[in-house]
Amino acid sequence: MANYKRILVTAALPYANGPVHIGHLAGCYLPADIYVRYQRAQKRDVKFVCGSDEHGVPITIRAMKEGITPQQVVDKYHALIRDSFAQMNISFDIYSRTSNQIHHQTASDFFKNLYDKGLFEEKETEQYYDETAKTFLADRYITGTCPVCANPNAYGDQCERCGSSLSPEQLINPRSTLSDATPIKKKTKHWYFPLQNYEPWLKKWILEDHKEWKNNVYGQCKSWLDNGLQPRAMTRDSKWGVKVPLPDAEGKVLYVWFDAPIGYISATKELTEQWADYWCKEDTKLVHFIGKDNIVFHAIIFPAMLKAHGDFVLPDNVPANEFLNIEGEKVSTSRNWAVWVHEYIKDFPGCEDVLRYVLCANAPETKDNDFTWKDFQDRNNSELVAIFGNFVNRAMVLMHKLCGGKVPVLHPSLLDESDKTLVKEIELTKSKIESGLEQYKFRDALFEVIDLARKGNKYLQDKEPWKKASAIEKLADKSSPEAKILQQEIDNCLHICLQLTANLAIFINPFLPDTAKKMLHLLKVVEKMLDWQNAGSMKLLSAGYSLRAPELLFRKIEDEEIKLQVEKLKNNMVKPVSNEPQATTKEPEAQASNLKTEIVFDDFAKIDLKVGTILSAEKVEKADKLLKLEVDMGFEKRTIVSGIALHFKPEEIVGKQVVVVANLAPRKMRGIESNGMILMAEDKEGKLHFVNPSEKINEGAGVN
Ligand code: B3M
Ligand code: ZN
Repeated sequence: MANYKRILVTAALPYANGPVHIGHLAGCYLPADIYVRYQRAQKRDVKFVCGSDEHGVPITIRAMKEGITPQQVVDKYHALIRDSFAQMNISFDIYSRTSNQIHHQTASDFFKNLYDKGLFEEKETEQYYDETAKTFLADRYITGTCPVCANPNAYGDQCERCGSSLSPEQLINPRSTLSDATPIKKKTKHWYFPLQNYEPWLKKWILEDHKEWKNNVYGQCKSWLDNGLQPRAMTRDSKWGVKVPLPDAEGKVLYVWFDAPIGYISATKELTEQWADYWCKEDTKLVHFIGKDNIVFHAIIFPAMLKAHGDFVLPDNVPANEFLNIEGEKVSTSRNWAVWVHEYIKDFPGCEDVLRYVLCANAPETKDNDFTWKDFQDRNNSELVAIFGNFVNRAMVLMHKLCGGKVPVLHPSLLDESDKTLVKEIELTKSKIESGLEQYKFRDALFEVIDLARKGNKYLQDKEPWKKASAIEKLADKSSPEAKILQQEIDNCLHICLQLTANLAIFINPFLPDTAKKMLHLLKVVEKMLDWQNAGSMKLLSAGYSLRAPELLFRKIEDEEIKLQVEKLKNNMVKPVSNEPQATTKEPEAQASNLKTEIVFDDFAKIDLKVGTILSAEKVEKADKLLKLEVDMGFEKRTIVSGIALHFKPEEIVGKQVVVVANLAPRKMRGIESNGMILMAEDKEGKLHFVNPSEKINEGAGVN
């Protein structure tokens, strides 16, 4: 640390195409915030920058799905994300956005710099093109079967099942995400960054000079470097993004992974006129906090770009976390299997620190981890409430009861071994937290804080100052030397407990800033006390100083609240139930194994099932789950409204045969009368499949 004059911390720029969930927080924003708060408390020169990533395919696809412009998409989600972070006390010095003019200029200049040095390879190649949508298909615009793991829905840039990084050419049976059409090949020109030229340098810089990087990061880098790097196109055919600053580049923009990391530079520029100190001076420590899916971009590609540019510092570290699963399942934004931060804030007002605590204590630092609501409750009730909050509360209550509401005087001559041991523990904890935080081991560091509070509880329990107080009560002469000594022992015990409380406020501050503030209030001290240099001191509170009445730091979280959250998660999951717009409440596994109650044949015979063919399909306005279908039933044509819009695009199901519950009473949905229901099978992943005859048959055929 000593070699650095300033620290620049970045956290991955979230795509402004949806709200942030707790996996995002645990992945990089919370650890980055803890790190920065600690560095600020150390009085180091630190800046914390972030912002919304507003370019790239995820944004344009979202815009298309919602039928709005990309700008409308990013405006909506930028505001939502920014506010969620602010409410969770993620203390960015700036939260910017890549649609800002300053960013377009900075990214454009960066590209031009490399271009002018002749560092790009200009190549005309044949790329997949969707003739219906009239666009080239790169990245997520194209899906197909993964050549590595056979996942049928791998993207043109990555397979989300096995994590392989892919190019569209590698996909088996490629399809357009936009129209599901099989793409054709068409010529287009792009600018490639020859990553392979940086391979020898990267090998030394990462594999030899940065052996201290986290295992997951180092390991991923090593495997990329061992496999050999390839030239990578840094431009795309698109209208949305930073325009390629060249005369012959109409309709081309910078690849989002070229412009997004430059967003860190643009945000710093926007933040301070001294931005160049943070980006260009060798004595800056640059740290990129990210999630594991961003490793190659931050540890290999962006550093190679920075190196090629030449004016900028390189990251000192790229701490990446793994993924946080929810209740044993991978987070899926499309299935709505996620805990959204803005919803948590609404459901648990004033409990932002509890979420910060749980996400840090259970952070996926070395492997994927699981968030469960039960664990959330347990950690709150048995750690925050029963250990940390309990210690602080007992110290305050006993001080009011046994020491007249004032910080008692310390009597050094009466200090015994257990007093001295606890005082030593405070100092030891300080250095353990420091080394944890400096090494990005946030869980360990937080554990030390709680462990110190646990030791405080044990100390109080062993000392039993209340027993000494009743012993005094029993003495005939309350001013006898014996009574005096007993009172002095009580004073020592509580003096130490209160100094420990003040230290706990300093220690907890980077992790749980609201809690630290509440403690300052109880102790009637100013924020300055939280400076890290004060940690370990036993002189934080002066004797005779009167403190406020105790207030609880944390409240218990009840079973009922947890039950509600678990239900909410399951109910809100996008569940494909053919005609029903609302999802059922059962889990997929439960649906597979739990049969409904037995029925007799006559019950079954009442249902009239018939084969039909879908003639047309269209989206129902303002109902993102519904499709309006025209179905040929042989004997008539029917309108059926079906809750399958999140699973199939209208154009991909036209012509498909379906089994229809033909005698279901008509029902109005969004003003449209639905006459019947189509049957769908739902697999374990919650994906829908058509239930239909194995080959085409006449419409109106009965299904018995
Ligand atoms: N927006 C990807 C992501 O959210 C991307 C990060 C950019 S960091 C420069 O995973
Ligand atoms: Zn795969």
